[in-house]
Amino acid sequence: MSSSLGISCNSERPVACSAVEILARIEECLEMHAFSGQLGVLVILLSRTDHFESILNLASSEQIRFDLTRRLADRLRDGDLLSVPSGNEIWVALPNLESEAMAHIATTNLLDTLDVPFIQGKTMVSVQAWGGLVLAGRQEATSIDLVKSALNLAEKARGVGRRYLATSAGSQTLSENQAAQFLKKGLADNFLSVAYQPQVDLASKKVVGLEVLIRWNNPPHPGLSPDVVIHAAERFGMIEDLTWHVANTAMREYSTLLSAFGIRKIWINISALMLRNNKLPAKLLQLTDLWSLKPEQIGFEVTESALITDVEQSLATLHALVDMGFYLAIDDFGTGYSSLSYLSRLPVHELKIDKVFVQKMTTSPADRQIVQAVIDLAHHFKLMVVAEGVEDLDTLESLCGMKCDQVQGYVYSRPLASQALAAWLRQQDKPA
Ligand code: G
Ligand code: G
Ligand code: MN
Repeated sequence: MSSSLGISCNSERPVACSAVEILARIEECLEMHAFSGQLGVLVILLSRTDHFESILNLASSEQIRFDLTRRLADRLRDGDLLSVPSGNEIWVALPNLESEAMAHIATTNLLDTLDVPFIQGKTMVSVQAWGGLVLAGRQEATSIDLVKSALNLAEKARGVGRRYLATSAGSQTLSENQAAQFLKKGLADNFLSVAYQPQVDLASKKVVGLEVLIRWNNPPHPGLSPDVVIHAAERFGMIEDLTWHVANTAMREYSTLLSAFGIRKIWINISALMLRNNKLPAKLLQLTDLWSLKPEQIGFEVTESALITDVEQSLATLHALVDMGFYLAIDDFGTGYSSLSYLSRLPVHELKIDKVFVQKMTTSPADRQIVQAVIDLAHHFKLMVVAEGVEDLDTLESLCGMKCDQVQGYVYSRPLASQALAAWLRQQDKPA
């Protein structure tokens, strides 16, 4: 029953365990009467993975299976386990869930990672996935029972065309409302804060911008991944509340504390869903006024994929923002699938090169070429270009040579809370 996919082939640490191991772990959790959190068992059914060899050669299909498992493994928390007992099935054990809502958030998050197609050479492979989620009670069930129920639910989800189906051991169907409540409470109780990451101009070596990144500080579950929070907020209709909270906090802290350092702009991430709201520009302008800031001190980052859905409404919103004087950046540039024609239709000021290319550019000539191509493209359109995820001096030096305008990454600073950032900025201002 153990995995025969060779998925740990080119990784430093194994990403999946065997089916026997995961069943043993589930059993262990069930036996521990006083285990601290709830146990969730998720089965993901995949379409098409057994056809990989007919589209791709063996090495490429192995690589996609590896990438797929890696994507899922990257979203797991410590203590979670993943197993790939067959080509079309994935089992995940989620022990220590703080609440049922967390199980929904984890499931959505894991399924979301599979929505993005896999690229192998010139071939793009999309995988469809369905989930079955079971929350264990503390009675009767064995590990096999739980996996079987989860598998049944996943099959049912596939049959009825739902993304996933869930049930708790008491067979009461869980409501998505609980996840929404969880987020709502987080917003109301101020569990959401923001961190700032400096963007440094390569010519002057000065901090010219700050990217605003959400952070979840709920003491029982600190460090909940921002991706999870954002996906849950999008799915449960709370992305507007969350965005206002982030924008308001960032503008307040920028106007009261951070603008003293001569930083030109803060950059706020805007989810694609927000662009469908034609009241967004006016509301953002009001907020900017409230904190006595000018629109040119605020930029918004949108991903390429945000421009694919509801193109006309999204473009109208972005035009309205830019007409008001706000700045606009395309985030994660290079990973989208849209045509570049939007660059001539959109008043963009800046491209941000996705960190997947930047992180590998000193070791992979292909990634380096992509980075250079984006820099040249940006300059051709008279746009600023920022490299994200710059972690070391070698990469920094290469980017200087490649005429990149700005960099953002751990080489300068991780995202920091406002007070810590102010201390860091003071330090930078000191003469060497
Ligand atoms: O902050 P990293 O630290 O892990 O952020 C993870 C992802 O979450 C990034 O892709 C980032 O763009 C996104 N993100 C962070 N903060 C926000 C936010 O306030 N709104 C939106 N829509 N996305 C955000
Ligand atoms: O997708 P977006 O570009 O908005 O999100 C930026 C994300 O990149 C955040 O999660 C931030 O924490 C992360 N990040 C910023 N700098 C670095 C870096 O140098 N290395 C890595 N691995 N991640 C980084
Ligand atoms: Mn961003």
